[in-house]
Amino acid sequence: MSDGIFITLEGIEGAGKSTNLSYIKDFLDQAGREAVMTREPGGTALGERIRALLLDTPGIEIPADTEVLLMFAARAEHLDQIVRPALARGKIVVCDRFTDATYAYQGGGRGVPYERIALLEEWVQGDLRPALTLLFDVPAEIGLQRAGHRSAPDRFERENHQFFERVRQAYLQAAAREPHRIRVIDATASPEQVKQRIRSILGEALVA
Ligand code: Z5A
Repeated sequence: MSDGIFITLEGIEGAGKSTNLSYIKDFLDQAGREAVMTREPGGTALGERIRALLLDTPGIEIPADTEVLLMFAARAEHLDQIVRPALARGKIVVCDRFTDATYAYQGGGRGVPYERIALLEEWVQGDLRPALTLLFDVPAEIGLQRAGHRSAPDRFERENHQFFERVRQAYLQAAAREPHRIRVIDATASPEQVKQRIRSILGEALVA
């Protein structure tokens, strides 16, 4: 059997996932573990095309149910081509966003019933779930302020403060339900303090 570990990164817009990706990769390299870094939606050629549709389709509305289905279409492809094969080879897979994002954004943010998302989760993933999820937590106000320095907001980035606060609360509720898997990182702390917390959580996961 494989000893691969599936790790996911979550958080609202501007919480600091991308900032810490290369740090996580370096940490795992130094621990002698080969890591595959990937993201959702995306990670495959088709997945990246679906991502482009989801992030920007000027002049076209994407209904919430369609959004969920597109997320899982990209996910099915990504699991099949990247995640499952890498785990089977004993790699650590670090994925920037996964199904917790669907529950938080499409469920918490857009109001799609969780039961519908759970049906697709079961279909597409079977019993595959992340072993560990790092939830970078910041209030919406701070996340949006940080992300606001960038140009040309995408479909999600154009959502308002209330939307991101609903998404954040959905993430925090998920963490309260699954505290062993979803580890909350106070991402309002300094970059060095955030890294220190990442080191401590990953260190524990590698010896577990
Ligand atoms: N989505 C979905 O709806 N449903 C799903 O199932 C999935 C995804 C899988 C794209 O995701 C969109 O897909 C996402 C939800 C949706 N849209 N949103 N929002 P993405 O992960 O590719 O895009 P993102 O959320 O927009 O990522 P991001 O904005 O890049 O966020 P981030 O990676 O967490 O932030 P960052 O770029 O690392 O940091 C932002 C700024 O803050 C940057 O200038 C940093 O230098 C600064 N920063 C970071 N950490 C700190 C600290 N500790 N102190 C001070 N400043 C900091």
